[in-house]
Amino acid sequence: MSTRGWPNILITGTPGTGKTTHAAQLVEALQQHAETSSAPWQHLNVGDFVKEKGCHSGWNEEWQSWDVDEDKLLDELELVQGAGAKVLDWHTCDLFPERWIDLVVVLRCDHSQLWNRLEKRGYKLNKIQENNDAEIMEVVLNDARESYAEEIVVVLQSETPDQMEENVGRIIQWVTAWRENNAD
Ligand code: DAT
Repeated sequence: MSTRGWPNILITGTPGTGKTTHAAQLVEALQQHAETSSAPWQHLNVGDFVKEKGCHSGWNEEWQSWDVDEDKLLDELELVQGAGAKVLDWHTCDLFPERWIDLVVVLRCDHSQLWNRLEKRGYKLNKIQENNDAEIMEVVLNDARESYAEEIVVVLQSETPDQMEENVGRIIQWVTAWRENNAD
């Protein structure tokens, strides 16, 4: 039994695999689905949260990203995760304590498609290359498997809109089953 009335879901994967798009669609679908609509679902884009709460030590010009202050980020997230019904969206997954997370979704994408997505996003070549290599080496997937119990890690392909819709449907099914098993 969980102490939360609703689960926290982490959507992770290499940048460009579709985390933010999935999280937004999932939250919208959860808000509309009869069995899940009573919960205050919230999409928590951890990158935006880092910026909003100042959980960083400055902008890293080379990598075009914030240098995250992990202790501060954990302190700020601790304040919001307890209520449940959060869909967290971030490209790393080994930072969060296991007790916060009920389901880890690792999105995967063919690396040449990923390269195109990151190029379109205007990433610099070193950042495209690094992320592409990470996807090929399954870095995020390996981190997820090392950080969480096997039974809560789900790997989903994210290359087409149909797959995205199917993924959202699967996660909703999982949430309703979780609720049946954990509700008071
Ligand atoms: P992330 O949050 O992982 O960085 P995103 O959600 O911003 O990724 O998606 C990156 C781009 O890829 C965006 O233009 C949407 C597109 N995309 C992601 N998943 C997709 C899918 N399953 N089918 C089609 N396009 C997808």
